[in-house]
Amino acid sequence: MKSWNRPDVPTLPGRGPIPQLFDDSRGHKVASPGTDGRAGIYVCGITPYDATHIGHASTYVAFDGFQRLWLDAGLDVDYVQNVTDVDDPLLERAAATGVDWSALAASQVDLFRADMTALRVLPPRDYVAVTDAITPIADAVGRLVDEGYGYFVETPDARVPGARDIYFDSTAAAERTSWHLGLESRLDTLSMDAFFAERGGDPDRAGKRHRLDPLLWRTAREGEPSWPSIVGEGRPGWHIECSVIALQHLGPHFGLQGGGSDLVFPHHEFSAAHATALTGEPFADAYAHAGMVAYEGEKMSKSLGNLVLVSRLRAAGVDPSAVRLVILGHHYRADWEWTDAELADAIDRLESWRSAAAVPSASGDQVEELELLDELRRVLSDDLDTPAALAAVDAWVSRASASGGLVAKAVDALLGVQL
Ligand code: 5CA
Ligand code: ZN
Repeated sequence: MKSWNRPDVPTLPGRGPIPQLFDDSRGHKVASPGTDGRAGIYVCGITPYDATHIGHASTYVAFDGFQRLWLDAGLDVDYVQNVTDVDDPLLERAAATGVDWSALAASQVDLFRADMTALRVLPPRDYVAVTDAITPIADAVGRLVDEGYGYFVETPDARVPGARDIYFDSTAAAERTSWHLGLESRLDTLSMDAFFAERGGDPDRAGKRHRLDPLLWRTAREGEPSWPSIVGEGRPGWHIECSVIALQHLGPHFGLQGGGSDLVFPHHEFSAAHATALTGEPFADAYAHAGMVAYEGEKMSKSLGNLVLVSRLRAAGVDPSAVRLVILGHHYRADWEWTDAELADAIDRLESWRSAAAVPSASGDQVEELELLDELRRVLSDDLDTPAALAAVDAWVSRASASGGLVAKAVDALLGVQL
């Protein structure tokens, strides 16, 4: 599927270090990408309705930040992202609003592309719709069944009498594969159950071997989209889509799996479980998650409807760089709340940075600019400390001698903010 336009990334003098990032599977910081030196990254994409809210934007800006550090360290980046363009919540929204589900998805993906372009987020090399990956996903489900990791569950409302849904046998995978991410290790059984139910799972479904076994393949129902496949007519479950798209486009093992912290469990845990059951290898080397953005006291979410949309801010004339600065003002792992006051501060900050960067460099000034570049590289490579990076630029701006072609380039290349 078409990705979006790539913003220019200026080349800076020297090289930045390989960044450290907090790996949620190990519970501490690691150098990423690890020893294989290949910067392969998969970030879970949108389910295309109510796009693009600031929570989405914040997550994509975070992983954009890591990619900018990898590029600055001289690495090539292989970036893959999916679009969950067929799934229950999208179908429910389409039905509720009387819109064709695929038209809804297409229009929302267009909006998302325009928002990402405006925010200067680097595009994925491969931007993959689930509806374009049905056959490899179904083939993978078939293999999981053949190898004893998938099983059938009676489905009375199947369109074809006797057809059945397919579930992942997480107990078999835990016993017979090396899968153990431990992403769930900080969760007790009760909260796992609650998260599973809240995030698309069905712990009470009759006929499952374990309450937390996730759906691999949903057999066709009346009135739902479905595709013919080796495992019958139907559509993919949620986690297997990301496992298969990542495996297809990045290979069995790659550097970083990313997304918002609402994907830690069950989504990333089971995407890794499915992939490991398929390949016999660990999936991503590290797993990183962005904090949740709230608005008016609650997590910004489509289901609650408390959304601040990037496109609405743009239509109101807000400079996307100011939106980016609001986001960068928070550490990517922190949960935070969007406020108009922070947007006003970011607009002022952008103005002050632009004025300072517009002053032509006098001789000798490069020393200070190079010092700032070093400082930016130092703080950003420590788990993407963007608040410290903004403070460093503020300090530079406040110095009377500020002047800065190089600073403008560094802020563009490392923070994605155009001055
Ligand atoms: N399609 C799936 C992933 S395969 C999905 O979660 N889609 S989504 O549209 O709900 O979210 C897209 C991305 O934005 C995910 O990485 C999700 O973790 C992140 N996200 C969603 N809401 C927020 C929020 N309030 N704050 C920060 N990130 C969020
Ligand atoms: Zn995903």
